Amino acid sequence: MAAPMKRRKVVGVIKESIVFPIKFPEISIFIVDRKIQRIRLEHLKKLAGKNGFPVCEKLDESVTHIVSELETREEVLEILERSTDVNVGLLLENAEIVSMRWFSSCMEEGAPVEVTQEHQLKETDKKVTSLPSCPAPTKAEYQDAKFSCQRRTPLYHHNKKLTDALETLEKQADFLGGDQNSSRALAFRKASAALKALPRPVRSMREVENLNDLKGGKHCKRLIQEILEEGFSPEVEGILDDEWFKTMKIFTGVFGCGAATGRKWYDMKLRTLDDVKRCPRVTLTTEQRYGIDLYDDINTPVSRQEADVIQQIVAAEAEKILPGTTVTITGGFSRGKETGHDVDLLISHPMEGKEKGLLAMILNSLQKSQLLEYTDVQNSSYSEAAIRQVRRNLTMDHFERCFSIFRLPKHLKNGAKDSKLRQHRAGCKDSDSESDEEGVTAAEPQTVDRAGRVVDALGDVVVMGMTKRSGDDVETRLCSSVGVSEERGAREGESGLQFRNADSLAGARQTDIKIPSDDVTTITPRDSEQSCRDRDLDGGLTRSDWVARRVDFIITPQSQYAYALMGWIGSRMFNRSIRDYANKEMNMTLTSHGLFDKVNNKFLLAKNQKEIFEHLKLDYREPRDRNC
Ligand code: 8GT
Ligand code: MN
Repeated sequence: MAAPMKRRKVVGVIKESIVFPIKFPEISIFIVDRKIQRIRLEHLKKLAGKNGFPVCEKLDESVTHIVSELETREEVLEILERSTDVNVGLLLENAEIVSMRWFSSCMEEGAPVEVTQEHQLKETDKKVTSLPSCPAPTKAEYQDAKFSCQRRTPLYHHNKKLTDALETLEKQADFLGGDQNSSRALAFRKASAALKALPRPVRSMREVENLNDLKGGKHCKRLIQEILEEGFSPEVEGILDDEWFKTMKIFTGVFGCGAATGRKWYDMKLRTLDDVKRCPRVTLTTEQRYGIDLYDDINTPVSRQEADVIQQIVAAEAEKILPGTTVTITGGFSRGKETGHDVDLLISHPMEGKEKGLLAMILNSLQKSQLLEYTDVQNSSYSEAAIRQVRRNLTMDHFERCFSIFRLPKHLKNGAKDSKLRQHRAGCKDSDSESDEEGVTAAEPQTVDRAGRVVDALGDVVVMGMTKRSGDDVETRLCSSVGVSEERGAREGESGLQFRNADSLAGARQTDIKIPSDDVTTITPRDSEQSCRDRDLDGGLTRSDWVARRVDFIITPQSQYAYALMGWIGSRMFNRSIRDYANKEMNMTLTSHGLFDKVNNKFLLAKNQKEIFEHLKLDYREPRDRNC
């Protein structure tokens, strides 16, 4: 339990003129409002008051219990540090950070319960805690730059309440669809991006009304004003509570169902997934069938740990097939997010051209291990013409890829202990495949060590699919780990290259990007018939053994790797902004495949992301600062 408080501010909960008597003056609860709707927050405070628990409206040293709905202690600390002038270190001498579970137990008991392990928030895993703690950008650094790629946009920022509200409006506009709403959605997103880059919480309209991305936005301004004055926006609360919006959220959570289909189902008077399943007028696509069947799994956020396990499994398979293959986690995880809606894996090989045919082999091998529930493979549609004439800001690129539903074995969900991975692989091994279970080879399962490095079963450091003895003095980490890209950027240009094929890279530097001539997009037949489920009958993985997670595999040739990496790191808004910048300020076309200089009529090569920024005459932005 927390030490007794030093000063006691006797606060009962006063609501609608009711003052509840305080039964437990030794306790003082502060509820962190993040992730809790205003109405619920009020309800919780009232409940505490009714039960005789003092609740503090303001965080101060009298607080003994900081209750939060957030998942990790670090998230809470981040928020506290930003939202209070009180020294958080001092505060924690008296107070404990506890989960809502503690709060509920107290309310159930009608008395304070002791804080046990189950009430404590999880510690973020090593890699994430070692993230730079995202110091607030200084005013000078912010500069209200015209393009959001020109400013630092950290994941944890000062104006979440405002940006959440703006993003609800953005989502609503996206759901509504059509050109006009799509422009509205972009305006909300731009306003939100502008606020995310501000060096401190907005306290008055004066601080925002002249921001570049807010100047014309009456709606955005009205919303911000409302929240600043009232603490919430009735419009946003209304949207969140609206049946149409709630139903659209459910429907668009179905893999393969976009806003248009969602609207169609709603207009057919369908309101639940059961309604959709039962409706004879609805013909579901294969994707949607999987999407509905596996709805709960797919809508459970993927944790960083799960993403790491999946990466390790894929990297191990890839290494067996083609040593040296690199498998990198990109997307939100590489920008520091602790959860994501999917895992984006960028796959390449140091030797240009070796990546051809790799995807099919990797998928085949995963399929044999019963790890794929659904696959939708798209061939490369890359051509020079396609990327030269690319419409500005087009998200879709032309890489060979597979959108999949991955079966993550439950016993591996909480981290890949080598023995577990080994067991899984042994259990699913092809009877005729070569066994390397005894000897440690490059294909051995890998885990991430305490320093955030990828290590194999013997503790040897593995570099993106390649094994290096830890005695060697090369310090490396998973390039998907957050906060390492600066090092990685440097390594890519220097020591990192020693792991790639020097010839192929030297070649790549001297020549322009080689463009394959085929520009055919083929979508392979959906393999529902070949679904791994069928194999369940053969005594392999059964449905209760795994959880479904969305995994995207993207294959890139090495010459396009840096561009692909930057594109897939995102965020979407960052890409939009940097592509817009390239076009308007540099007269260049930037895509996930390359950078085309329209003035000099040539593609500009880059062996790492820093070089892309240099070509664009932009200051380098770390992935963790691309969260616009
Ligand atoms: P998440 O954490 O919810 O998964 O969010 P995310 O990881 O940031 O978004 P994502 O939808 O998984 O996409 C990852 C990034 O890849 C985005 O920034 C997106 O702009 C970028 N991207 C490309 N090319 C393509 C493409 O062809 N399709 C898709 N869906 N995304 C692409 O660079
Ligand atoms: Mn993603």
